[in-house]
Amino acid sequence: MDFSLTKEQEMLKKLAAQFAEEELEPMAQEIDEQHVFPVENFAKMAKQGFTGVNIPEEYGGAGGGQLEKAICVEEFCKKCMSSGATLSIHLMAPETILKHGTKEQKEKYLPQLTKGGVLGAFALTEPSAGTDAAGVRTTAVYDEATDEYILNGTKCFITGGSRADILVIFAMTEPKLGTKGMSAFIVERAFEGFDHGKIENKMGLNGSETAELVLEDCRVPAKNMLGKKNKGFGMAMGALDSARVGVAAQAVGCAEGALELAVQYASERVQFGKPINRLQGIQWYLAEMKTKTEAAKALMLNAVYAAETKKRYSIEASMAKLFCSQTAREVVNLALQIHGGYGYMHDYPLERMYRDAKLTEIYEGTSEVQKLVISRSLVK
Ligand code: COS
Repeated sequence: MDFSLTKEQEMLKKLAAQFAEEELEPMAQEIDEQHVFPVENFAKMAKQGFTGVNIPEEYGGAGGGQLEKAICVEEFCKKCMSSGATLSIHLMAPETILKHGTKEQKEKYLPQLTKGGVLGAFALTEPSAGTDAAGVRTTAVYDEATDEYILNGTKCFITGGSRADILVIFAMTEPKLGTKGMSAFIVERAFEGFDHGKIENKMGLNGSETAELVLEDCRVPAKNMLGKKNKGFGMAMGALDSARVGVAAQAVGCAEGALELAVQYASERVQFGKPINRLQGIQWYLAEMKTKTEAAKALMLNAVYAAETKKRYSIEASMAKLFCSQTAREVVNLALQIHGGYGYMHDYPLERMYRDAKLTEIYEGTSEVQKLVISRSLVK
């Protein structure tokens, strides 16, 4: 497989790296401390075209694909995981609308989500439907009198849920049918009966708000059903495949960022009269970190390639998510170890990255879910 970048992709990588260094990195510590969503950063991302990086130009996007998305997410996460994750998860909304939306839905919603600076969100998870995604209890009942669906239920752990103006929400249209009774809807924040509940106080990724959504007789026009009625579960799983490639790119960026910091620190920190990078123990740590990061990147690019060439790429996406997230945790851990006591201090970025990296093993499907998806292809 040829993973070399085209001239345009190289330029995008440079642009994303520069943006991350100039705009995201200076605020990374502050947004982690204050637990605030980087509104200014998101507006700047939209201005530069990142928020529609993989959406066609006719809908206000930059016309790229999965690789362009991965390039931006990876570069952002080298400097600020919260911002990279915000972009990665925001893109789930326009991607799902692009894939399953009607012409009218695409024309109405995509330009807002791409160049319009409007944040998107994707809401599947519920208190009773985490790993068991089919356990969704939110209902959508058709009201013939108004040609609307009435949604009732609670969603939880929704990234950007407290700020997003356009959300893709999954609800049961035929609750008795399980995976064959779920449908998707495009919901606007302004719709009657929609609100967000509590904003979670998380261990890390604090610059990316995670909220509960409350739907109380939320009225959604029937024309806002996304895709076909009762086909929502497959749509959600397909969107999660793409999101898992996004998490793999987040994890690779985080590992690369941690490795850069460790290499730098080891060359500057003097102990026993010489920089610690002269010590074989440190050299072996660095070698291990580099090897694992490169292996993770290759698996992430393999998933990107599969996403661009295959109709179904669940196995590749799950393998990439599983391995890259594990690698991010291990590499950040070693980078922190190399920093010794300084690594544990809040003033150094490793402590934040350590907390941020952990989430990549949990969200968009835990490592155990990825193992389940992968092993199903082996054990019939
Ligand atoms: N793309 C398209 N369709 C898919 C699909 C995919 N990636 N994965 C499953 N489907 C379809 C299947 O083909 C099947 O369709 P048929 O019934 O027509 O054959 C249907 O969906 C049900 O699939 P499956 O039997 O695999 O469903 P399960 O309930 O067994 O799903 C797991 C199990 C655990 C894999 C699933 O629930 C899951 O991924 N859970 C984790 C959810 C998650 O990641 N949440 C994170 C946050 S989301 S905001």
